[in-house]
Amino acid sequence: MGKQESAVKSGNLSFEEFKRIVLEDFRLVNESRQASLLGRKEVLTGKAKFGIFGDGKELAQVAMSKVFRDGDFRSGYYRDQTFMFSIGALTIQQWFAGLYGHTDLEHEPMSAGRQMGGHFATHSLNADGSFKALVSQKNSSSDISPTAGQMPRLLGLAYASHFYRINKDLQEGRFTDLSDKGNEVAFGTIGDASTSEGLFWETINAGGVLQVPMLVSVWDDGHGISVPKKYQTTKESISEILKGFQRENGSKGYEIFKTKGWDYAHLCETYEKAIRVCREEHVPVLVHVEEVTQPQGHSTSGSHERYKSKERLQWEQDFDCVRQMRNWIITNALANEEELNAIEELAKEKVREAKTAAWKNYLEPIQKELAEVFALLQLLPDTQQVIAELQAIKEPNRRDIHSAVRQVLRANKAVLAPERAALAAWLQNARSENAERYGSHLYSQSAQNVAAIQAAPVVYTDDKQVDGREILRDNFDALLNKYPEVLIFGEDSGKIGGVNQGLEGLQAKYGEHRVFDTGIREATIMGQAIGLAMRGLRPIAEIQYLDYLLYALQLMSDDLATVHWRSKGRQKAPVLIRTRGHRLEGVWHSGSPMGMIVHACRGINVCVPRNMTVASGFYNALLEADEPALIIEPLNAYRLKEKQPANFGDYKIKPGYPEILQEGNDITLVTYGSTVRIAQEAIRQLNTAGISVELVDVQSLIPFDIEKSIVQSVRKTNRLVVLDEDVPGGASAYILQKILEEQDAYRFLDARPLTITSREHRPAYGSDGDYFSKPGSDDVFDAIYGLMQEFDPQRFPAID
Ligand SMILES: Cc1ncc(C[n+]2csc(CCOP(=O)(O)OP(=O)(O)O)c2C)c(N)n1
Repeated sequence: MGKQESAVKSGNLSFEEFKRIVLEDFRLVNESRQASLLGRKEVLTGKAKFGIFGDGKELAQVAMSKVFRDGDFRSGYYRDQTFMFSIGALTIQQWFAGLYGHTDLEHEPMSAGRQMGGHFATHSLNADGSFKALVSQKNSSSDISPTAGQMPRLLGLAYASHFYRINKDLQEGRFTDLSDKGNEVAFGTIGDASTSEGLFWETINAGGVLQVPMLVSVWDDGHGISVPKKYQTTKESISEILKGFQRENGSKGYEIFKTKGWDYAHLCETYEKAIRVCREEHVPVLVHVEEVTQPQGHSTSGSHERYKSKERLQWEQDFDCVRQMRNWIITNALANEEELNAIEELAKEKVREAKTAAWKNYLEPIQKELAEVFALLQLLPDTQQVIAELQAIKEPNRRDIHSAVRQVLRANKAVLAPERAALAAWLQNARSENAERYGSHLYSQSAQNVAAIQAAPVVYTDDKQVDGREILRDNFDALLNKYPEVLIFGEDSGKIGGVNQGLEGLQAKYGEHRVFDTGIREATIMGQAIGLAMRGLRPIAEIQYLDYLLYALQLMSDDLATVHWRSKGRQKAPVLIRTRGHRLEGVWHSGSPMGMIVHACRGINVCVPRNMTVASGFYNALLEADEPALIIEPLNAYRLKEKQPANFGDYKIKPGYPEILQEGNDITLVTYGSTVRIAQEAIRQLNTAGISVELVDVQSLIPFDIEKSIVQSVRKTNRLVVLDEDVPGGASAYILQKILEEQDAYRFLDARPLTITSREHRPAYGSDGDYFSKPGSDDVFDAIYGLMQEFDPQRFPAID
């Protein structure tokens, strides 16, 4: 039986229907190819800045799209334009709009011009931030550029299906819009060279352990930019070396398929087989698509003639998938040359038209602004040259227009005419439009954003004191009870209830699917959480110690912190990350790299509670919001006594509001987390030395003091000290920038602002190691006393 017949049989299609589908696919791959060819020209002629295209990968993607259903998710990379066209999530005109960087979401739905072209996404959210019915649409999580960075999120997207399938509470009501009992598959795509990344291997291993419906396709074109497989992959074959993951005799594992990027019929058959086991049995699948080409080389940044041999280049031409499909159609008598020529011509024409329309739409608003500016400039003296220069630019950017306007405003700074004021007003308005155009949606703008949380006080009915970890435990208990979509996981979080017992007994109470252990794999714990949250669940992902957050920090920074912004508010991942830190023992259990975190994670709320009541108040508040957050529980507070609240799960502390823990007149001491207790100890001694300190606990670093309250304290004390366990210039510099610059506190200072921090080296082991590495109460005392001594040496004589 020939391939054509077998394909007809397997799909139970009539010959005519089969032919129609094949020719439709041929049309699509031709259109996609033409887009790549024309796209490259658009870059080379300067209309677009950078291009990275899907040529050579068209056939495999068409085949994959055939088994992709409503509700399914993609987590892929920049080669997948054909797939996106095929599932109807992107038009060619929109694709060109992405290439140009059109900032209108209507025209460029992938990222509103925030990402370079070739980074794909669908809209999971309505404009108000609420979820769309994900089960009724084909979904793509928003791409990122770091190679293999899409993999950890893929695990979470697939794990969500598992969670929806086993959790009966989530198979009714509002959840039915998010999943159909977990029947959705998460499709991953990755280039062969990117499988060299650790994130790939961590994800593959976790997917096998968890047995989730994850279908990973590797587009194997033999190179990662210029570097061939022999430097990338052991045995030069990803499917070969993954053989140990193959499931056999009922053991858990993967189904692994191999196919070729130019073989249309075999590709289609392979994906049909692959999807069956993946969707029905929830078995992860890897499809290794070999013999893929890259006709135009890696990107517009260089040419592949530099690193591919003549033979390879010739082979790539011969085995070009579009050409091979053409031959196959002719060989199987599905169409003749003429019919195919006509399809090819039509594809060229359609793509040209799409390109022209996209460019026109891209230019239109800019030209409108240009016309406004010309009109305003002409009213001012001596603007002929600026006008001429602007006119000489063939297709000016907004940057050119703004630069010209600013130049004229500078030159006319002394002119008081209304014409100048009109130009200045134009600039001001355009600036705020551009701030929105490029900067909106870093945080949620919905009715559920963090700023909209209503705080609710802790209620105490008696004076009972309990360990901090019991407060967390009882609070998590209340949250698991309140929200069926909450799940908590991490290393040792399940059976033993966490290394500090904050989840004690909760797995037994709520089941292994709600509170569970993971492997030691921080990056994919993060990815698992991101994917789950993108599918409407509320993961609390536990990173065992703050020091190990670094393994996950890349994903927090590149994926989690940017997803809402990079989709202009059309995707979200309100993950809560639970960790503990600042101070325990030795280098890797005592770090407090807060500067690194706040700088890498703008887009994520960073809460630094001083005790477990405040920590719980943050969890309670943040679960009502739709933003991601990191909550760092202070390591040395699990066994300290706190008053037992009576309203677990309900009291809410709103991030962004510092608390004055002690009033004072001489110094404003700003700190957070574990150092609060150190500050309190020092303050007791400072009081006996006659120094009155106002202690401010910032409570959260992001957001930071929303109402700019700290300056009021500095206005009173005229002195500012920041105490922080990070390195010098770490989070303390961040805090100073906020208070001195954003709150203008410099105006009220009578002394230089002071930071008390750790040493530059990492915290050494033992009590003495800690004493000589980190700021303690003696250091705080001395630093503050020193400041007062400078001011009044008579009253505060030198101590040593
Ligand atoms: C973490 C990271 N390192 C390097 C790069 C630069 N880079 C972009 S694409 C690429 C090659 C990827 O090759 P492959 O995975 O085979 O995909 P292909 O482009 O061939 O489809 C490299 C090195 C990057 N984007 N991210």
